[in-house]
Amino acid sequence: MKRDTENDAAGSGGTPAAVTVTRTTCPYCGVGCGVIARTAADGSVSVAGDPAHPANFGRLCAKGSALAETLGLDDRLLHPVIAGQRATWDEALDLVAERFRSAVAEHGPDSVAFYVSGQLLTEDYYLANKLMKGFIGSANIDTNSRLCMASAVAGHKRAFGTDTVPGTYEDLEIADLVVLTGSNLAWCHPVLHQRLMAAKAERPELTIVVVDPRRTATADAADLHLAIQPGSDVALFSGLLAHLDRTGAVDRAFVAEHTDGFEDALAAARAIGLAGAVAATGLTEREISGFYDLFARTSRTVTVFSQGINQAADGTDRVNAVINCHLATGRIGRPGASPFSITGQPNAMGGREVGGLANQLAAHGALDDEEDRARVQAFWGVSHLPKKPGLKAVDLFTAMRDGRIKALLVMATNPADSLPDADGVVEALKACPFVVVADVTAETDTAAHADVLLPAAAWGEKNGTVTNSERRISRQRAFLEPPGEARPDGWILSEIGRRMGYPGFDESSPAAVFREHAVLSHRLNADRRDFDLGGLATLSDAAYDGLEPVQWPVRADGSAPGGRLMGDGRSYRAGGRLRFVAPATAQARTPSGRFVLNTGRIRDQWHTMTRTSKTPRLMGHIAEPFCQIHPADALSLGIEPACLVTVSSPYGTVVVRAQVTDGVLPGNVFVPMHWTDRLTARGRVDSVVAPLVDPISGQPALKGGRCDVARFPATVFGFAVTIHKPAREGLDYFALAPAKKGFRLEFAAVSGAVDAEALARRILGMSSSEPLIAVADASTGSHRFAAVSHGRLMGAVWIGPEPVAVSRAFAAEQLGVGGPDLLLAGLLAGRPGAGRADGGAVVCSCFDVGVKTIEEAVRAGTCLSVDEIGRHLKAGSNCGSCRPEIKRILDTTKNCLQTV
Ligand SMILES: Nc1nc2c(c(=O)[nH]1)N[C@H]1C(S)=C(S)[C@@H](COP(=O)(O)OP(=O)(O)OC[C@H]3O[C@@H](n4cnc5c(=O)[nH]c(N)nc54)[C@H](O)[C@@H]3O)O[C@H]1N2
Ligand SMILES: Nc1nc2c(c(=O)[nH]1)N[C@H]1C(S)=C(S)[C@@H](COP(=O)(O)OP(=O)(O)OC[C@H]3O[C@@H](n4cnc5c(=O)[nH]c(N)nc54)[C@H](O)[C@@H]3O)O[C@H]1N2
Ligand code: SF4
Ligand SMILES: [Mo]
Repeated sequence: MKRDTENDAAGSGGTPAAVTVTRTTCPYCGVGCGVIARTAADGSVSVAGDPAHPANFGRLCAKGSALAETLGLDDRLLHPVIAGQRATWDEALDLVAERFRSAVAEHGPDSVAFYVSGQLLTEDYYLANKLMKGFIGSANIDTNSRLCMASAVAGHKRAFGTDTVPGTYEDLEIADLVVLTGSNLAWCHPVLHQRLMAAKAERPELTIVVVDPRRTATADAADLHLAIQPGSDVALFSGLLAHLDRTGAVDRAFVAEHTDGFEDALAAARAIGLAGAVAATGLTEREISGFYDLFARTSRTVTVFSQGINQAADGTDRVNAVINCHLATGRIGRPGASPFSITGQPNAMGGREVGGLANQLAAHGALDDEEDRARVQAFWGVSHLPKKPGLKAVDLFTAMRDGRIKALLVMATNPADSLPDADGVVEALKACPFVVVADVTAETDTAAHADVLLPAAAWGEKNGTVTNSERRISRQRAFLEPPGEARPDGWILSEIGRRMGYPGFDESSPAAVFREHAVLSHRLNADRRDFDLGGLATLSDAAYDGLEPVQWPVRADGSAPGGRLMGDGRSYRAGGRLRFVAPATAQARTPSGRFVLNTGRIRDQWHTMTRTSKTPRLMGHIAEPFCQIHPADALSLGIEPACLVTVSSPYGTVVVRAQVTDGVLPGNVFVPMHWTDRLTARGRVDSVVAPLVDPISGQPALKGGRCDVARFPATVFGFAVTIHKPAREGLDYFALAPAKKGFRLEFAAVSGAVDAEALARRILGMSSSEPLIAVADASTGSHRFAAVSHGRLMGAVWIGPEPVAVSRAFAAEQLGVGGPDLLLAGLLAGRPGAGRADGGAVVCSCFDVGVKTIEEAVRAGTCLSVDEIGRHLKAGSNCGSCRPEIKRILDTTKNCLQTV
C-alpha cells in the first residue's frame, strides 16, 4: 500500500491531525520525479520530493515544488457541457457515441479522429489507441508527441530497428563528457540538470558542452557553449563523424560486427567535412576542432538531445547524425556512453509504448507489419485493423479544415495554441462539425471551439502509470477525490467505447488495463523487440497499487529488469544489426522573413499555462511573453529594451515585449511558446509558425522558421495591479498574471489621445463616481492612480507614453494592504520609499527572492558564491532550478564592481 497515514505533530492547535501520505509522480516533465503528497484532514495538500524515487532521490524543481498551489478549483471544468449548457454524463457520452457512430456509418472510419497527449496515463492512452485502431478501425489517432518526440522515434527506428532509449540517467553522472544539443536541460529537465551539476561538482573533470544557438541557463552552466547557427546540427555532427574517422577514433570492430551503412554515412559526412561544418555553424575552425577532439578522445560520452534537434524539417536526420557518431565509436548502451533522447512530457514514453502515434500499432508494433497486425488483431479479437497510417497531427488539422474530419475528440492537449499555424487550427476546429474536448480546465483556447466539453480528473485524482525518459515506469496515485463530476480519462474512453457498442471496454480499472497492456507487449515482443512487460502481466491489483518504479524491459523469465540496452551492439532489426543513416541532402524550403524564429520554454511555465499560471510564485519569474533580440538588430529596427514588438509571418502576428540581449545571435529571435489568448491579447506564437514538417517523422519545425520583427506602435503603456480581474477590452496589448492577492496586468494601446483616468477606471472596473486617487506628472505625461476602499488598496494603475518604470513585485505586494502598512506614497512613485527593500523580479520562486536582493548582497560583499547566496538569502537552496541564473547575476554584478 502506498498510501499511509501519519500523525502530523504540527497540526493546528498542537492536536495531531491525520495526514494521508501518497507516493506518486510529478505530472510535468519527462524526468518523472517521485513526489510525496501529504493530505491533511482539512483537505490541504503539501508535496515533497520522494527520496526513494530513482529519478530524483528527493529533489523537485520549481514547478514540482509548486504543485500543491495548482490544485485550486476556480478554473476547473466540473461538469459536462453540451453547446454551452450544463449536461449530464449520460447525455454527453450518448451524444459523443452517437455522433462518432453516425460519422463512421456515413463517411467511413477515417472521417473521425482522436488527438491525444503525452500527458495521458499509459492505461488511458492504451484505451484511446485500442478504441480508435482496434474498434473504430481507423488509424486517425495522433498525439501532441508528434510535436515533441516523433523525430526521435523515427531516428531510433532507422538506427536501431526499435524505438529504444539505450541509456539511463546514471549515464549522465558517470560520463566524462556530456554534450547537450538542442536541450535547455537547466530549465526543462531541472532535476536531471541538478544531478548532472552535482556529479560535476564531485568530478570537475566531467565536461559539459552545450550546442544551442541561444545562450541559455544550461549554456551558462556549461564548460563550453557552441552557439551554432540554427539548423546546422546535421553539418556539425557529420563533420564530427568525418573527424572521428580521420583521427582513428572509430571503433572498427564494433562497426564491422554490429552495424550496416557506415560507408554511406561516412561518404556523406566527408562531403560536409570540417569546412562544411564551419560554414554551416558559423563557428570558427578552432572552436569546432576543439569540440571534435574532445569528443574523439572521451569514450564515456553521452549526447543528450531534445527539441532543438527534433522540432525541425530535418529533425530525423539530425537525430541520426547524432546517433551515427555514437555508433561509430561504439558508445551506445554502455556505462556513461550513449545517445540520449530526453522526453518532454511525463508520459511521452508511455504513449510510444501503447502506439499512440498515427503510424504505430500498439506495444511498439508497426501498422505495416503483417505479423504485428495479426498478433494484435488476435489479442483484441478484431478483424479490421487499419493497414495504413492515419493522419499525423499537422495533416489531421489540414484535413479537418478541408471538411474531411466529421468528429474529433481532443484529450489533454491544447492544439489551438500548440500546433503550428495555430490560427489555421482554430479554423479547422470551427470547420469540424463535432468537436469534443476532454480537459481539466474549463476555458482554454481549444475548449472555446468545442461542441461538447468533458470534465477530466486531474493529477492527484486518478490512478495509472507513466514512463520517464529512462524507460522507468512509475505509478501515479490518487490522493484527492475528483471534484464536481470530473472523471478519469480512461473512464471517459471506456464509456465512449461501450456506448458505441464495442466489446473490450468493460474492464476499465487501471490495474486491469495495465495487465492487458503488459500481456500484449509480451505476446507481440517477447521474441521480436525489447519493449516487453511480460514480468508485469500478472500483477495483482494490490501489487499494481504498490508497484515500485521499474525500468523496462521486464521479462517474464525473471531476469533483472531494465538497465542499459544495445551495449552488446545487438538490435532487434532482422539480422540484428544497428544502422548508420546518411542524411538526405535535400533542404526544406525556407519561408521568407528577416529573422529565424526560435521558440521554446521558460523555467517556471508549463506549455499553455493552464496549471502553472495559477500560482503567483511561478508567474513571478517571468510574467510576460517576450522576444529576445540581438542588440545590433534591435538598434537597426529602433527597438529599445522593454518596448513592444510585433513578430509576424504570413500566418499570423504576436505582440510581445522586447528583450534586447546578446544571448541570441544576430538574425535570430526567441519567443516562448507558452502564452495564450487567455492571458494575452496576441501572444500565441504558434500563430506565427509555419506548418512545415519533417518528411520522415511528420514532426513540425516549431523552431527555425522565419519571421519579421517590428516595433509595435503603442502610444500608451501601462501597468496595473488589481484585486479583481482587470478588464482588458480595447487594449491592443496585455499580459495578465495572478498576484498573491489579485492580478497584475501589463498593457498598451495604439491610439492618439487617451483619457488616462477613464482608461484606469475601465481596467479597475470602477464607475466615474467612485473615488480614485490620481497623480499626474506633466513633465513626463505619466499618470498614476490608486483605488483604496475601507483603507485597503484595491488597485493601482500606471499609464504613460513610455513603458512605465514601476517595481512590479513591490506594487503587487501592496494589494489588499491597509493601514500604516500601505505605502501609498511609494506606490504612487512606483517604488518603495527609502529604507524599504525592493526585491525586483523573482529569481528564486521557492523563497521568493528577487534579482535586486541578490545584486545587493553581492555588492555588499556578503555573498560571493552561489552557495553563499543560498546560505544567506536561501535563494537556490531548495529546488535549485534558479542556480544558473543566480550564477549569472553574481558574475555580472561582480564584473560591474570590478569595472567601477
Ligand atoms: N519549464 C518547462 N519544462 C518543460 C516543459 C515546459 O513547458 N516548461 N515542457 C516539457 C516538454 S513537453 C518538452 S518537449 C521539453 C523540451 O525541452 P527542451 O528541448 O530542452 O526545450 P526547448 O526550450 O523547446 O528547446 C531547447 C533548445 O533548443 C534550442 N534550439 C533552437 N534551434 C536549434 C537548433 O537549430 N539547433 C540546436 N542544437 N538547438 C536549437 C533552443 O534555443 C532551446 O534552448 O521540456 C519539458 N520540460
Ligand atoms: N512554437 C512551439 N510550439 C510548440 C512547442 C515548441 O517548442 N514551440 N513544443 C511542442 C511540444 S514539445 C509539446 S509537448 C506541445 C505541448 O502542447 P499542449 O499539449 O497543447 O500543451 P498543454 O498546455 O500541456 O496542454 C495540456 C492540456 O490538457 C489539460 N490537462 C491537464 N491534465 C489533464 C488530464 O489529466 N486530463 C485531461 N483530459 N486534460 C488535462 C490542460 O488543462 C491543457 O489544456 O507543444 C508543442 N508546441
Ligand atoms: S524535473 Fe521538475 S517538472 Fe520535471 S518531473 Fe521533476 S519536479 Fe517535475
Ligand atoms: Mo514536448
